[in-house]
Amino acid sequence: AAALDPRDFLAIDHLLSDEERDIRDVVRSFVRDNVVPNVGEWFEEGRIPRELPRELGKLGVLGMHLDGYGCAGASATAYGLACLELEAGDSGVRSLVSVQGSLAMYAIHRWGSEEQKQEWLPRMAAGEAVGCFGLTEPDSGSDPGSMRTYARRDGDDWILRGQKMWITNGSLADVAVVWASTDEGVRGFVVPKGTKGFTTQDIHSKMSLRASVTSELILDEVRLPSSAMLPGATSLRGPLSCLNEARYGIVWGAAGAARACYEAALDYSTTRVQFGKPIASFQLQQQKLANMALEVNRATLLALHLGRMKDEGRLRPEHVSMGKLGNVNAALDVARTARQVLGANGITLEYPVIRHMNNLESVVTYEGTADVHSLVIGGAVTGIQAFR
Ligand code: TGC
Ligand code: FAD
Repeated sequence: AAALDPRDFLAIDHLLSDEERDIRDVVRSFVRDNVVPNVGEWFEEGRIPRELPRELGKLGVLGMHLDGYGCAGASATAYGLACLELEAGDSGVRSLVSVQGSLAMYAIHRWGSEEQKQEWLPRMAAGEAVGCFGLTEPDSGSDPGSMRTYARRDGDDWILRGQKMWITNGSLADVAVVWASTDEGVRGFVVPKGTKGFTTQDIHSKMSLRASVTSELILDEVRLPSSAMLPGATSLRGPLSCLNEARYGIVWGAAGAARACYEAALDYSTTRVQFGKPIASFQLQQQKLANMALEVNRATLLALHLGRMKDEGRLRPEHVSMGKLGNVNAALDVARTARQVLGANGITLEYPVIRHMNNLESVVTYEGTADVHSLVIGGAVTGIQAFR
């Protein structure tokens, strides 16, 4: 029998097509060459390089699962594999790609007019225009239905007033997709940077997702033409449909962050010597490595299963909730365990582990907290809604 590969214990590689493996390998090389050597510094300095969106555009991962308008039209599984490799580098880099492709571009692609699609999607796919997605507000997080941002009609125009909080790519973005309540339900608006009355303010002092821009969006009587409204979206289903897409990417991404932590612990444990032996030779460390390997493989298999379901058109939002809840919790467990295996070195940015561990505290909160996804699953299995 072939030797067991400690980095692919269940030989999941064999479950992928040649094309899927090729896409995976291209993204993996990009992350190895461009992200891994630098991301500790970006994280420490609390920034993401300005040129990264264009590089990611060249790589072809921005909106890669969308059809037409300069997008690659790749399968859901291929997109998932890309998310896994990106997040094995850093959750902040995967976030940039999720927000661009699955939130901002998806919103325009699914709910936008032909003119909006032609104006924005090709440039966004190329990384020439960056997008953000404004749903959350200071007083409206898990319960987006309580949003206060309001858009009123004024002749043929719309006037937007309100505030969005915790918005990834906010100040970086050339275009914001902003959700607002209106007299005719929740609607989405395409707000270009520089529109009068629209400003951003970055959020500082984050201890998590530091290699990512997070901003507040301020909308002070922003006047927009009627062509700025996304014609297809008329309720919370508009933004929530975008969240399904981004959450799906996180299912895969979390498996990548977990893999990076497990591999760091595996490498460290075989070279770090205490009591005259590599620490990998102690039963307690082996138990940790075995559990981490189990969680990484289980998370990857779950992601792949959901990916195949999505490609077959069978994936439901409740399935995505199970994947997001399970895989992010698993990744957090793996990251915390790996951090201990690394001893004191585990608390520095010389190794990737504490960076992933801290990032995952954002990942477990955004795109629906673990509680929200538990309640979605709980509602599905009992038939009883427990949100309110
Ligand atoms: P509810 O009454 O259940 O539904 C309102 C309308 O929405 C529809 N709907 C969905 N549609 C598509 N996908 C889903 N997953 C959907 N869930 C519900 C529903 O059918 C209904 O449609 P209609 O047409 O009949 O009006 O809504 P609710 O107010 O009870 O809330 C349900 C809840 C709590 C599950 C939902 O609001 C929720 O998911 N809350 C969490 C909010 C959240 O995840 N925010 C994320 C913001 S974006 C972000 O975090 C980006 S992070 C950066 C990165 O990704 O890297
Ligand atoms: P709250 O909703 O106030 O929740 C606080 C606590 O109460 C949580 O533990 C929650 O699980 C719990 N809780 C709430 N309701 C219930 C309930 N019914 N039952 C039981 N427990 C409950 N948003 C965007 O729109 N766009 C972005 O690009 C974006 N990027 C982000 C980037 C980062 C780094 C972070 C941290 C957040 C980002 N968010 C973004 C916001 C994110 O989606 C919200 O933080 C998230 O939805 C939770 O909302 P909240 O922080 O207001 O917490």
